Amino acid sequence: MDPPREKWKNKFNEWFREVIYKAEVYDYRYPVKGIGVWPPYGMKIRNNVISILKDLLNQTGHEEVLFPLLIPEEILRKESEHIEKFEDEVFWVTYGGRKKLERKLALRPTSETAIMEMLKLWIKDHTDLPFRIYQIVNVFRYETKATQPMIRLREVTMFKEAHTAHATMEDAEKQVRSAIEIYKKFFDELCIPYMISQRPEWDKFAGAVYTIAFDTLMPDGRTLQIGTVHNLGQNFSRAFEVTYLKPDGTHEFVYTTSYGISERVIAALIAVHGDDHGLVLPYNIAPIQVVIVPIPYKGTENTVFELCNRVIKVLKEIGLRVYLDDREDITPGEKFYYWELKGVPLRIEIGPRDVANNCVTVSRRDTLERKVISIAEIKTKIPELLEDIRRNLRARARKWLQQHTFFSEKLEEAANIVNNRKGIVVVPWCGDTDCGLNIEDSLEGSVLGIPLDLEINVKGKRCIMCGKEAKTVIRVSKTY
Ligand code: A5A
Ligand code: ZN
Repeated sequence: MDPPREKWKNKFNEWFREVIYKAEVYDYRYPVKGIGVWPPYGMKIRNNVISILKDLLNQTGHEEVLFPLLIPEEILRKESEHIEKFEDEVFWVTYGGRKKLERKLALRPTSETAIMEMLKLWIKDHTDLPFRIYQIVNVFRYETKATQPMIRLREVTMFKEAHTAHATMEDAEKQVRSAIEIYKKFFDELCIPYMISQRPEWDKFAGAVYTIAFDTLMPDGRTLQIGTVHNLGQNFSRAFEVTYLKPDGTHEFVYTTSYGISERVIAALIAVHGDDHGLVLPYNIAPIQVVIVPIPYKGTENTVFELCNRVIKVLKEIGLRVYLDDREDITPGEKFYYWELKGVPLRIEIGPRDVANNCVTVSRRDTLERKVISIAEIKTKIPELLEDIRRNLRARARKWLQQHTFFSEKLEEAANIVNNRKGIVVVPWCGDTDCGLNIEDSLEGSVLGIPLDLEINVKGKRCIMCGKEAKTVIRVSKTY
């Protein structure tokens, strides 16, 4: 069963802002544009997401580090393409107290430059490679496109950036593929469907040889970039003179990669799964996995609470995060709304009839279906239900993405899909940059790039723009 989606189809922004505020995930009332606050409930969600990400990185040879927030101007300027693009987005620290600084300091917009400066000191010979580190920090970007809570921030607070160095381009390529696998697992854990595309030349990361991006589809028909993997080749190592000693005694510049994720993934998680009642969280992300709402009538309080405690004990024993909502000043109905808003995957209601029948009433957040299960079954049925909700969320979201992906060889038809925000259109392309830019103009959307996760035979197909032989296909959509 699909949740009601009509409301947010046309009013997604309103829906999103209201939900993150009311569910206390993110408070965007802080008086600086593009900067918000994580209250306790949001922080718990965020920590669960971070812990999944960290586990995946730690298991694949990455080590956590912490680099400074400040980057001296001359270091940020060392790689010319990098600063060329970031120039307009950097926040500068120019004063120390009342004194103007002789050397301007940048608030990091990302850390390639700071890290390369240290890699030069750390990497000596081939045994130091491959080298893989990551950090989860805040970065600052003076974004000029419309800022959005969690989606386009000026202070990004959950910026996970991984940086690697390798002896050969081949190894760097291998790392790119490995990073893609890590991100696939990460998004699967979050039940977020994704498309993987190689960004066109004109939209790659500043200083990269090429960029692979993960995009998801938001309920309003626009796509959101939720992660990127960059092969930086020797662009940064040359600028920073990071070399290693080869076994044959000669020196060579290292090859580097970087890949990043931010709290945008939490925005995507909320947007993709949420409904008119609020958040819908997979259990591995939910701060509370099962909430218990007692429904005692006069005189039955003791037996009802006794059963509640028995159920809690069983669920805690199998490692679940359980919460008993025993507030007396609000009605059970109000509690239902409250926990639905917060996205708790399962609600267990316990009243006198449940006590009499030795069972409980369980309500699942994804479909809002209720069913009765016996006390004896709790231990096995609750984990099964939680897992089933996750499966359903993933399948439902994937289906939604598929249903909103189209193939078109006709300019007018493709433009209609993008313009009416029906989703993503895949079109044949000759590979020429001017043509690509014309496609963006005609479709009034952005080229996401060449799909890496779609097999489409372009034999005999013609470029949607110029009619020449198509070399490949590209995805186009409205974007955030
Ligand atoms: N150093 C590399 C990894 C880098 O900075 N890549 S990036 O610019 O593409 O950013 C990585 C990811 O961070 C993006 O894919 C996007 O999901 C997220 N991100 C970038 N700018 C953001 C912003 N202003 N607000 C929220 N998330 C942002
Ligand atoms: Zn063309």
